[in-house]
Amino acid sequence: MSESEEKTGLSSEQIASFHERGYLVIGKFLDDGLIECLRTEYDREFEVARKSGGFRNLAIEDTDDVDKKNNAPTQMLQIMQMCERNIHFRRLIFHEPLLDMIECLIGPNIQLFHDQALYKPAHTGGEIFWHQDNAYWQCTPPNLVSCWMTLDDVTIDNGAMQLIPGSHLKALDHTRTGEGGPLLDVRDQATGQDTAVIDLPAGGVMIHHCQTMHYTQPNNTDRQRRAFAIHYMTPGTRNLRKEEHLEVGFERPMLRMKI
Ligand SMILES: O=C(O)CCC(=O)C(=O)O
Repeated sequence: MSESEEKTGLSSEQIASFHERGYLVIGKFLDDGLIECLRTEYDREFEVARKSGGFRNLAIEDTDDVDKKNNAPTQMLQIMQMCERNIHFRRLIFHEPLLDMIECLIGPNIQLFHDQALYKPAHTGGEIFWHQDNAYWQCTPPNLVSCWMTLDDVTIDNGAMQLIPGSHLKALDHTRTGEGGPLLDVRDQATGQDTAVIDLPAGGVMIHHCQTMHYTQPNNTDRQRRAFAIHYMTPGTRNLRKEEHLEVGFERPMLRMKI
C-alpha cells in the first residue's frame, strides 16, 4: 500500500476502537515538509502574540496584562483560532487526509468548532488538569471530535496526552471554583481506572471524543512541546450555555460537505 493510500480514512477496527475507548492513536501522520512549515509558522505566531498579547497563559488567571502572561513562572500558552491568523494553519483545517479520518467518525458533513495552539515551553511548561472538553464547550449533540497533533517528539515528561479509556460514555459534573474560575480536576471521578499515555513523534496525530477525560503534565524537561488541536463538529451543533446555534462563517467554516 502506498503512503497516500494508507492515509485514506480509518479501518473498521480503528472506528470500533474509537467508539469503545473514546480515542484513537494514529501516530506519525504529517509529512516532514509540512511539519517544518508548521513549526516555523507556529513559532512566528507565538513571537507576534507574545508582543501583542494575543494569547492566553492558562497557568494563571486570565488577564490582559501581557507582562504577567509572559513572565509567569509557569507557562501553558494558548493561541485560539490559528486558522484566522495564518494561511498555513488555515490550510491545515482543510487537510483532506485528516478530514477523511474525521468523516469516518462523524460523517461527511464536517464543520470547524475551533482550533488552538497549545504550547508548553521547555522547563516552565504548565499542566492541564483532568477534564472533558465538553464540560467547557457545552455543545449538543456531544459528538465533537478533536485531532491533537504534535510538532515535537512528545513523551510523558514533556506533556504527552494522557486519557482514561471509555470515559467518553458519561458526561461528568465539572464544578467551577468560582464565577469564571477554572474547572476543577475530575480525576477523582475515575478512581481505579487505567490511564493511557500517548507518546507521539513530531507530526503525530491522536483523535479523541469531546467527553474523553484527558490531562497533560507540566513540562520540566529541556524539550519544548508544541501541539495543535483542531476540534470538529457536525453542522447544526448548538451551544447549550449560550442557547445558540453555531453558525457557519469565517471562524466556523464548513470543511467538508456532502448533500
Ligand atoms: O495540549 C495540551 O496539553 C492539552 C490539550 C487539551 O487538554 C485539550 O485540547 O483539551
